[in-house]
Amino acid sequence: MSDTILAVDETALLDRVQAPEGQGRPILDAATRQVVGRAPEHTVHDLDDAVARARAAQPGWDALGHEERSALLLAVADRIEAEAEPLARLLSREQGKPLNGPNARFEVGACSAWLRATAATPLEPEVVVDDGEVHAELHYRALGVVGAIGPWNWPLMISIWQIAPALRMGNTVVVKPSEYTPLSVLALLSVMNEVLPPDVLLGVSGDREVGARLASHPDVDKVMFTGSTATGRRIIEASAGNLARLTLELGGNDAGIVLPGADPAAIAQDLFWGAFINTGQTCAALKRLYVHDSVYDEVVEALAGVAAQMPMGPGLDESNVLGPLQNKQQFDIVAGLVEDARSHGARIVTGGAPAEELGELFYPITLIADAADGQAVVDEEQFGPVLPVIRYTDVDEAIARANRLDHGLGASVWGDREEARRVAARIQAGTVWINSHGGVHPMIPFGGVKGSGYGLEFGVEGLKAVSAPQVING
Ligand code: TXE
Repeated sequence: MSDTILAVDETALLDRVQAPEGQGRPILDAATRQVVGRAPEHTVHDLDDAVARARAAQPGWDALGHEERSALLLAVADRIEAEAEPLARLLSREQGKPLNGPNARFEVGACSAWLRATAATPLEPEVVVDDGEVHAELHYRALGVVGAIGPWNWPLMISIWQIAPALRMGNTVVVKPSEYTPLSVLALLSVMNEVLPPDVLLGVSGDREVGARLASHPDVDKVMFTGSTATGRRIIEASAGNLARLTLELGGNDAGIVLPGADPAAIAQDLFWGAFINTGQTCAALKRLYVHDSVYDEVVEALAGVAAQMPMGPGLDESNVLGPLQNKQQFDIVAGLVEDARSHGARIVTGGAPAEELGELFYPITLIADAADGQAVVDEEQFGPVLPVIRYTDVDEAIARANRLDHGLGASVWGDREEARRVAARIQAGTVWINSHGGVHPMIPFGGVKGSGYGLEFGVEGLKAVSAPQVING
């Protein structure tokens, strides 16, 4: 009974945003491969129109002031909460992630939580010099129009990460969702726009060309991007033309180091979710695990034990906590990396071949033991349910291995806390977690180094990143 009601609600939400019958691009359910809905195919002209509208609306939005904007963001959070179940179901079907576990319901909940935290975070002017002769203050003003370009792995949450601070600081926002997951993002924007004034938040559902236009648009002041390093480079090139400020979150190949003395049974569950949250399709997931020889076999065994208990299948089935790969491109990358590892003598502990019985895009949790640096499955971002586990004997050597790639989003160290903190200080990554991996918090700055991009999101630093600093001197 309740299922029927929820299905109706989700359809109503979908109908608000999808293209009319006979138009648009079909979006397939990642698990069943049935059509979820029709993505509107907006053009570069539509994008130009959206930017013009956002530009026109920006002074009015800015003039509302922090208090009123924050109140509106809180009201938006409440609206999202009221629509949480249909949003989660649409997200689950389009993206593939299950309703349960740290997945679709969790993601929608995070959207409201992030909005509330952002609304509650003050960014006060700073007095930088006050010596009797000079009084100088640093204020933070709105930039103007922010372009938000998103990926398909956490489409709602990452959109909110981009939108919430930008709106809070008085900017208006044009969102270009990934072409793989436009419907859930457009549905989220539609819910938010029940509360927000017109043209403060606009969505344009288009392809890479539309994304490229948003990044290079002369009337866009800031681009927030989460996606691949290759696209990040193109956005940097585009910014030479419009001088847009950039925040670039370009994925990672996060290393974990398990120190001698770590307790395999105690850390196995957190290691598992660190690596396999969202079926591994997470920017700051654990993607290569270096384990000290003294605990290596026990860690591999404990991880395999946890993996065996985690049900995978279609997201709308309440029992599942792992889903399919979101798209065929990513499925092929994952399958190819496992085959390559196998051909190089790595030991497949669990998984290792497509789970065809579950559906076209399902790939089981795959632990690869005796993997080695230099193998593609270690050196390249898998972005899927695969974890290579590498043996080491010397901690200095493990640190050097963790640092040898051009990524630097996250990392983790497992074992004695004090020892782990000393190791963490030597790792080249924007965040190093101790005895956990990948947890984010709306008040803790998040961002990468090296090929993982630049710029910080979340908290006060995140607000500064969508602001124009202005000095008032005198
Ligand atoms: O990313 P793209 P894709 C990694 C993951 C994956 C790979 C490719 O390894 O295999 O990236 O994924 C828009 N100017 N991550 O193809 O191409 C595009 O339309 C402006 C890591 O999804 O970077 C989409 O909205 N925008 C990542 C967005 O950029 C452009 C999460 C991302 O697309 C553009 C997802 C251009 N020239 C994948 N070209 C993470 N950091 O978490 C495309 N776009």
